[in-house]
Amino acid sequence: MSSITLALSKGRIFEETLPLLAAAGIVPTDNPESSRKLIIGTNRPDVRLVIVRATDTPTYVQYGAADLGIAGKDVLLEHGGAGLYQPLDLHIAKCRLCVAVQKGFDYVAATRPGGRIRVATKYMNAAKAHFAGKGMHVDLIKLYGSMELAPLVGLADAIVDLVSTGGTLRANNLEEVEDIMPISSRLIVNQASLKLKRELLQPVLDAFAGAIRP
Ligand code: PRT
Ligand code: MG
Repeated sequence: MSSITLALSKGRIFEETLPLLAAAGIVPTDNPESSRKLIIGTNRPDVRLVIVRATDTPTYVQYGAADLGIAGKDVLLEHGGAGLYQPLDLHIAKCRLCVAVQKGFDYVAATRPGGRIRVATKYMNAAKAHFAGKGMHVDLIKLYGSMELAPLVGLADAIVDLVSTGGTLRANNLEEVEDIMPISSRLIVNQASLKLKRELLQPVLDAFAGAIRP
């Protein structure tokens, strides 16, 4: 029997995907927050979930270890999207990618022609494209998390990071100085799976499409 594997990260993406799954008649049998299982069954014997790190979701789908996945646009920009269809913007896990600096740092002066700033980020591709688009030279420093710390300890002048409520920036005496782009999560599909398992996958895609609340 043919079956479907959906790759998800736990946390906000899992939580916000539950209503979409429900619309497709799919109910997980465990909660990844409380269970340590990495493979989670559903009420449907032909549908299972695999719980992966958010940044790894496109990789699982690209290589066909999962047929489907849900990943933030931020993650997809860094992955590059090879081997993936991205048929739906699910409008979940919304936030924005922005540039932030320590309060009082004169970003406008620092970014005038001839200026050069140091920018810490986990989003190297997106940051590179953003500053190149402005014709600016920046030194990018790759971090894997807690970007907000970098300007506070002199590692960088600015950060490129995701912001949703703005609470983390405020708590660390940082302020947003540039909005780069809105971010939401996309459904991603393995290209071979879409051809070989279309009968199984299409109804799930259609149900997700019908359940999107922009
Ligand atoms: O947490 P982990 O290191 O395992 O991985 P991850 O951070 O990549 O995963 P997760 O589950 O935290 O995020 C998954 C996806 O959710 C991301 O790829 C984004 O597309 C999306 N998303 C939506 C966010 C946020 N909102 C968000 N606010 N991802 C991260 N944040 C972080 C942000 O980096 C910052 O540190 O939350 C902090 C800011 O939040 P506010 O509300 O204080 O502004
Ligand atoms: Mg996180």
